[in-house]
Amino acid sequence: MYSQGLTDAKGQTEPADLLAAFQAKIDREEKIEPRDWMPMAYRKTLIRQMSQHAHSEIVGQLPEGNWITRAPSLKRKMILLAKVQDEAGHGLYIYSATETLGVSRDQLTEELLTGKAKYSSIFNYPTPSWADMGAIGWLVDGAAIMNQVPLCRTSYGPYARSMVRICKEESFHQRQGYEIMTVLARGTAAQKEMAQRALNRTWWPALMMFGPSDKDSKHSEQSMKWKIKRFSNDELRQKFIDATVPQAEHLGLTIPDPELNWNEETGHYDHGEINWNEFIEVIHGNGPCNKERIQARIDAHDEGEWVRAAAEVYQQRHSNTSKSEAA
Ligand code: FAQ
Repeated sequence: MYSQGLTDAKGQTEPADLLAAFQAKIDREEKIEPRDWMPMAYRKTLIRQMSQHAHSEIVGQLPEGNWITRAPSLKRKMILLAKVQDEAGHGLYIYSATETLGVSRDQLTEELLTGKAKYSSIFNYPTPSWADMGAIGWLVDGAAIMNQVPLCRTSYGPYARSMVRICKEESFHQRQGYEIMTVLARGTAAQKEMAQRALNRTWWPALMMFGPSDKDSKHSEQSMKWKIKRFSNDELRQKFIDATVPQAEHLGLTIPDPELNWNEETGHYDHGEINWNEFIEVIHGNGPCNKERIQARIDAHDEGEWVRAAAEVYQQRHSNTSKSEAA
């Protein structure tokens, strides 16, 4: 029996039997692949989340890139350079995975540069000291791993597969950040103070990376049904807090939340309220560095124009040569 299902963005109805078969496939934990039928809304959700994710990796290079020339030693410089290059690679994998959904990289870039697309709020904060490199690796990559390990099992095959290598690299990033914090926390009083200040700056924005609280998250319910997301925003945030508090204690640093308290009954840390007004301001373009970050991306895009043009000419010549050789 052929019954009516959901209506897609073009006003066309998606057949209920296809929708049911699609959901059944997800429930059986089978991956959805690019050529498989999928509801328009599933495709749209993935393009939104994956492109935001890719943009975050790319914009996320900027706060750390700021310190490459000022790293305190050659070794630190090499490590930071490698990390920032890894982030560029992550962006590329995820852009490529997004392209399998039928959207071009140019279109996604255009949306970022014109402010239509979002990227993670965390990258709109300044990094005034070397200790921020430690705090970013430890907390930002730490939060990213907490969110991305479950994405290795996300229902869309290309996204899940891209996450496997990304998570391995993020795990190295997290350790290098924690190591920077360890050296500073065990150093002079001034170095420890620098580490504490960086923790103070990064803690709350890192918690905001997980997105709005569950009651305000508009996409979570459907994304969890489709197994794009495996845990809710609040669940992942809580896991992150529970894992990170003992790490801060080990460093002898204080998490800037006077309400943070171990709760014997729940087996989790209770924590203070996140400043959601600040989060909303930042994701709507009004954070401390939003304008600077987008301008840096626009400048990089403009400066890279000749590379794209040269690559296109090379490709054309190459395909002409291949055609004449085949003839
Ligand atoms: N920032 O309904 P929900 C990294 C938006 S990678 C900005 O809960 P959803 C590596 C959300 O898009 C970091 N916007 O949304 C690295 C939606 O807006 P829309 C990036 C945010 O998608 C480390 C609205 O709020 N990671 O750090 C944020 O179900 C160091 C409603 O929210 C990923 O992208 C935010 N924090 O859940 C790189 C992971 N949170 O589109 C360099 C993949 C929410 O309706 C250096 N993404 N919004 O206009 C996800 O897991 C999800 O998309 C969430 C949000 C959990 C971020």
